[in-house]
Amino acid sequence: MTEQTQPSPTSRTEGEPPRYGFEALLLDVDGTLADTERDGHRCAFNAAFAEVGLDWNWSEALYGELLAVTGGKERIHRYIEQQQPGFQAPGELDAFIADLHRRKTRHYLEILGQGRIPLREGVMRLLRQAREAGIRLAIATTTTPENVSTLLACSGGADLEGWFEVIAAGDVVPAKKPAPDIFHLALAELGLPARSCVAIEDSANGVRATLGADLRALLVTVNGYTQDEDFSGAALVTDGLGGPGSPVEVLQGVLEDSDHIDLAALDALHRRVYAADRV
Ligand code: XBP
Ligand code: MG
Repeated sequence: MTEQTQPSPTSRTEGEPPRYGFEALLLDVDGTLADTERDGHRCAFNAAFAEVGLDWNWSEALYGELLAVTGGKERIHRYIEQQQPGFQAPGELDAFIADLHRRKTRHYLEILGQGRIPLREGVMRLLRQAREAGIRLAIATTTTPENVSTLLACSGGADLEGWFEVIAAGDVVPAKKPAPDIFHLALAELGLPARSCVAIEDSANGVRATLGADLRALLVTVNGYTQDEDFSGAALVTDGLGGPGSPVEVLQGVLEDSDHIDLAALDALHRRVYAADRV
């Protein structure tokens, strides 16, 4: 199940009116918190294949196609179906894939441990801002909980995991993104309705999952693998979070009052999305 960690301390005093119109920020992990896919997960899959003597090699281009399938085990399964139809697993296929995925995860944790996958620009800044403003933090991801914990610790610092009240990750739901299940779980753990939250994703699968959970206040920060995907329905699409002196490129929607993503920009996005509901 999800890990309940320490509730984020808030700087708001009792009775003080909320500064922002939303209460929680739900974040995706892979591609959003960090560019983990090309130099992280992809390399870990290839290392696991080599470890068991398979001559499979997922190039950067092929991996970009395979990312259409979320979940590492599901991705291996789809690859075998599509590219290795004659492959005969030694024993039961699902057990073989599960073993291969466990090996892949070990390699991925090693890559993270070498500090090779930094958080994306602006992520720590936004998380700090949210924490100081009393905005609750949650993660909703397809990857495994240990991958999340290790990424946060190795790339963000030992206490970063504790900033997240909810970490909804991996096989804890029946269906992975683009199904909305993991976001429904995170919202349930937060005890909040979707309209009280803002979500940040990086991919079309993530957009379908968030919108499926009615998380309409949705920012997409694209990356090399997702930049050409369809983000219909996302309130705002940018090339990242940017920062002071590092303006973002707006690819879809409107960025008000700022040239980068901060809490005020997310608040304006949230207000715009729900303005129509207020009339
Ligand atoms: C991205 C995914 C994951 C990773 C691989 O997750 O689809 O499957 O690619 O991680 P998200 P695993 O964008 O939702 O964070 O091998 O652990 O699945
Ligand atoms: Mg993602």
